[in-house]
Amino acid sequence: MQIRSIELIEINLPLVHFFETSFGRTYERRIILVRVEDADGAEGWGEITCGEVPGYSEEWTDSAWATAEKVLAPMVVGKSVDSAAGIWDLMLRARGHRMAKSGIETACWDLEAKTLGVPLWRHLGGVNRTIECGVSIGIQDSIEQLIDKIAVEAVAGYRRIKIKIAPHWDYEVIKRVRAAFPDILLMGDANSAYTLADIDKLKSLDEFDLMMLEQPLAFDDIVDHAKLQAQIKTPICLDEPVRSADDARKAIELGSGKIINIKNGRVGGHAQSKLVEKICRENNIPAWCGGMLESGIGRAHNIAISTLAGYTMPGDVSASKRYWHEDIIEPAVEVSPEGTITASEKPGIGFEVKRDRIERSSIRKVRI
Ligand code: OSB
Ligand code: MG
Repeated sequence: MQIRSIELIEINLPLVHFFETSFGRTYERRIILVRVEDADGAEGWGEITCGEVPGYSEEWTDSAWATAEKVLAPMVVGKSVDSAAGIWDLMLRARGHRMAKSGIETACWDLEAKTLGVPLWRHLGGVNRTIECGVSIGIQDSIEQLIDKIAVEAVAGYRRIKIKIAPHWDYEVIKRVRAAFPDILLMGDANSAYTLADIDKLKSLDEFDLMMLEQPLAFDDIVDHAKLQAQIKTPICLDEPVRSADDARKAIELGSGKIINIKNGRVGGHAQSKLVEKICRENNIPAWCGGMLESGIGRAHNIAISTLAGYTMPGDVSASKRYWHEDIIEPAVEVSPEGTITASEKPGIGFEVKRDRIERSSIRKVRI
């Protein structure tokens, strides 16, 4: 495979509903799309999934744009590799910036699968064509609003509900939610809003039979999480600090958590996700696919990777209409009444990219 050019396109897309986490509220996404082209003019699409501010990780739209344009794309354009799995190695001399790398790398996987005429999910080694879906619901203005939103998603069929939590939005909120929905699979995601000083509060959440507690402690920590896990019953799920297969191995060895959320962007693309998935599978650690409020392109990549055997729990992979009035792919991602998505048998990501929709929302472009 030889990449002849890489195009970066920033699009701005307003969310249907704001999304609030412990690090802030987002109304509009600034998304960087990546379009790669080979010498024959075949194309592949990827998405850089960083946020608008360095709140989830240090990467954000402007840092990812500069890094992709000035550093990463020049490492890839014009180079020959045996397969998309080798794209990661071309970018090895650049440390970090895994979301920027992932945008480029996943686009190359789409291109390769299209060239071979196979669906991306099969090309990645997927085995479960139908995946289980959950939703992630942000912090709301009131508990009533949150309960209304959960009711909508539960009726839609989603297999598990994740709510964002923070010190001002935890015990009382979960208590009310549990009372309203005694039987749903429920979990909380703190996005690093606590420290070990909050141990009593975190212990008190054990009474709600949460499926898991995602990333309670620091974004870069796996040591304190091990101390916390030893003292609470609720399984801890790690998100932010697991950036590689080695991180996953170390966290498992330390007992920092019992479940791992795998995000293509956070780990650096499909090849890295596959390595993390393998570590999880070999150690009987359940894994699931996380989300970053992706447009249809990132969402399609999430569907594809979720079909791998190690992704054993419902992911944050949900319908386009929860995020966008009009998605940038066709058809939009839909979830069945059973709370599942069935991956397409079409080549590559399996969705048409709506160029006109992208043009209408594009802010800047560059071709390397
Ligand atoms: O921690 O999983 C997270 C969104 C942005 C940044 C971090 C996270 C999230 C989500 C949303 O939880 C998942 C989604 O619906 O895409
Ligand atoms: Mg998370």
